Amino acid sequence: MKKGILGGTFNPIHMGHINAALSAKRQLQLDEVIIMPSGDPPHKEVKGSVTKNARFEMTRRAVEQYEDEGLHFSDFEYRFSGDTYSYIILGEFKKENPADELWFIIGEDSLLTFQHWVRPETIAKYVNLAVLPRKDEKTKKALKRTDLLKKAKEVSEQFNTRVEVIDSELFDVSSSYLRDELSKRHFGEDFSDELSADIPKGALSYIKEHRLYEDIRLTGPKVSFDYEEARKSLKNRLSKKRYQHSLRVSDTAFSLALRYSYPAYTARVAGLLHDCAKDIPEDDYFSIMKDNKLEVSKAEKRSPYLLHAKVGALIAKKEYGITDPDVLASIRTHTTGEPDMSLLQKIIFVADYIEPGRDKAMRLSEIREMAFSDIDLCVREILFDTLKYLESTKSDIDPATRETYEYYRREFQNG
Ligand code: DGI
Ligand code: FE
Ligand code: FE
Repeated sequence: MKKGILGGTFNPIHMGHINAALSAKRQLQLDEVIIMPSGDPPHKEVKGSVTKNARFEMTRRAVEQYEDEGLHFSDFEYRFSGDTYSYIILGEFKKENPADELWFIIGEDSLLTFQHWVRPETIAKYVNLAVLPRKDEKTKKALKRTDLLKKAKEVSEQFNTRVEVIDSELFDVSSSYLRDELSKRHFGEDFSDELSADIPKGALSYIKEHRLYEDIRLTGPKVSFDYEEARKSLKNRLSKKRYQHSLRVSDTAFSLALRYSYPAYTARVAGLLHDCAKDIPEDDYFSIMKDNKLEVSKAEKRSPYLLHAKVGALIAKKEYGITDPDVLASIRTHTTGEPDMSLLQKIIFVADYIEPGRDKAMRLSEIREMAFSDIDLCVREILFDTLKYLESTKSDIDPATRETYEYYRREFQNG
């Protein structure tokens, strides 16, 4: 088989990578191109606050869509720990694929510096090189095609391997431009339309869900928010028990956010505030709902404490200056949930249930484990147990709780 290998940090992966892989495949008549995200490369820092796991997952989801066109995702390099120099990775890959003709896809810039890579002669033993020209309008540095072909020939002769220049130009988009664009977008703003031409669908939805690339300094609420100040204010407005519960939910949300690559500070704030309306008189719930022209449902009339979630979101906005719609939604839905929740909504829903001070619910240790292994299944199971509990106590069940359970049962059937 003839296989192409396209490595990179894919931070983030974009249509330039996909087009490069498809062009190389077409021109060199490769059977497939393997997209292989790197671990953390030794010679260059990975920019942005995105973890190796997140780069891996986002790339996997992006490539999924191009399976039929012969692009395949591989965790081959990712699995290596320690030094991941190309000569080592390609050597190991060749060992596992001894009969294959391998083409290593590199950019024009990499061809120019190929001599200075670590052990280029070793690399050349394992693979041929497929070179993607730089787009020349933007950079004066791009070589003229004749010069590039000359350079390719030079490298080919020096290292005794085939070097082919790909006809199509690199798609005019760069990861650093996209990181920049993504870092300007915050707080659940929908950017899918603007960037959908540049970023493959699977990757874009993953970026959105996990709010990757948000400026780390701004991942809290937009209006300057002082965690310590809010903590003190909650200490005054909540009972001691409720206040301590809020701190534990905050910490638990923080841990879950780290686990699922969500901006951790944002989750910490949402956790802190989620029950901010808990200890106000029920009459106030109704008047606050009315002031905000919000309808009180039948279930809420019968069990007014349910309203602490919706009213909590209103108070978080008005009194604590929270503008982040994702934070507000996570407070609003923390008691009943809602179908198709955002990652933060799920984090808060789960954190509230599993925080270390809880000890009454059944199956807690199982549910705690699930929280860190599969958050969707965990949401489903929490709802299952909650409904069972509510039925056993003959409580009035909010249709939202049932709808949420039905949604997660339907969508997440395995496990
Ligand atoms: O505010 P917390 O006690 O920290 O936690 P929470 O806001 O999740 O509220 C938990 C309670 O809410 C728990 O006893 C179950 C109850 N609950 C959840 N869904 C429903 C519900 N109660 C009623 N009546 N109906 C529901 O649909
Ligand atoms: Fe609550
Ligand atoms: Fe709570």
